[in-house]
Amino acid sequence: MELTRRSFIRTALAAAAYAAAPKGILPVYGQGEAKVREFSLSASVAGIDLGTGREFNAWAYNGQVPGPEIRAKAGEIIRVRLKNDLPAATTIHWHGVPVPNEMDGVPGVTQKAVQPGETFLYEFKADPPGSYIYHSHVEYQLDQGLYGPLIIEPSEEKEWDREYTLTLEDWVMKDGGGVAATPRRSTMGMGMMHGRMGMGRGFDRDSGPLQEPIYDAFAVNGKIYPHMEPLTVKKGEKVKLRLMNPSSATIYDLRLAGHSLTITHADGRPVRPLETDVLRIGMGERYDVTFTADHQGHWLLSGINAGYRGNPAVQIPIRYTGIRSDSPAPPAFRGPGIRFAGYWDMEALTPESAQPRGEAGNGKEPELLRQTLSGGMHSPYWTINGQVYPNVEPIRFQRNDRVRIAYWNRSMMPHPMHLHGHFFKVVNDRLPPSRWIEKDTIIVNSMQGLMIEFIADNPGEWFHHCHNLYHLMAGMANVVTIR
Ligand SMILES: [Cu+2]
Repeated sequence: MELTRRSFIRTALAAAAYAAAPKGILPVYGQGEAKVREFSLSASVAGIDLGTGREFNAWAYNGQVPGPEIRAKAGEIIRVRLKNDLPAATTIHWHGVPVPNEMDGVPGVTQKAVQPGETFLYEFKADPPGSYIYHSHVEYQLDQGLYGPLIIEPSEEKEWDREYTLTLEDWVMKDGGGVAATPRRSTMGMGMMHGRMGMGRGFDRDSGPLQEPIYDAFAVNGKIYPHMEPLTVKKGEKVKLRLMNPSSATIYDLRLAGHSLTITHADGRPVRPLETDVLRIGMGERYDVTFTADHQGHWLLSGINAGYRGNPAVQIPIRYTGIRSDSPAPPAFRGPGIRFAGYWDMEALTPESAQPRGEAGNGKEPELLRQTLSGGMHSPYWTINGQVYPNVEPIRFQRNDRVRIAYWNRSMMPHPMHLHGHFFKVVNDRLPPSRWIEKDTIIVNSMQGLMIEFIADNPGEWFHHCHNLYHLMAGMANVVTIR
């Protein structure tokens, strides 16, 4: 067999993958049928410009923010070679994709962090179709620019004419991004509160978690309005927007001027088409929406910061071809009759193939796990059941157990909770189970209780945490082990 340079590289890559891949996830090469899509991502410090002309050093994939779009068709194999050119260790997490545990990218839980100069080969099946986010799961790197969109296209014909992916980003335009000039939350006095005055950790001013930054810019696809080209649509087209929120600490209420939006997917999972005016999107959440371009003009899609009502945050213009206007019309967020889509307004539209398998639930009643979310007031830490990661009790389930998690948020902040490796159903006993939508990230509002349910069918150690990066880094995480 003649070994061309190309096939040599392929073989070398495959060998590297073999070496990098832990036991149990190698059948890919034996399958032969599935097409492999290969991507290379280099994580490095890179000068970026969000359109304002003011350059600063972010941490970026391939020198750009967001990182390049990774796109594959359902059923294909996605293979990503990560080269770490950062001055710190890193990983990549494939947010929302139920990957094999060894590919999940959580340092100290599913893999050793990739050290500076090292490479790591990630490989997983592109399944199921949907809109996802990839991002670093090390320290504060998500808020320094290490994220990008990941799209798995359905195998069926597209039912839309034009498609845009929009990542909504909160920024601190200083070297280092979100962590620049952000002080640590003091742990002074903590010991006193707990009667441990003078005892070891907890007193060092430098050991506390970072405070949530005050963001000075909000970008869409790495550009701040108005320093961006308008999206183009043609009259009569059906336009699909893949809305993704990789922001570290900002929840947006989104509205498109001049049009209503039809939600078709929540976190990549299909829902019965639901028309709305305003859509709330938390950190880590994704919504696919469509709109019909039936209102000629130049319009703004705006997202106001849901935590500070009224302040416009992300903005992007959408202009019909042939329209010359330079000033897009903004949407209104106040007024009578504005429709707001909540989780309970949506209804699952799950294909038969995605239904749980026969043995699901192990023939038992669901296991109930109570998770009380707390912190923030007099403490630099955020907690689940009073515990600060990594000092948390292990949570264990048997494979195929039916699990319910009952969240109770007794803090003053919303927490977008994310479970790795699984989709869950959002349980509402006032609604028939057929209406329970599937998600992988859900906002638990202040003083709210919420229940989710899932089949623990993906074995491994799965990170479970708040997707406010500053809450995660202040302890709001634990690990669900499925054996
Ligand atoms: Cu939180």
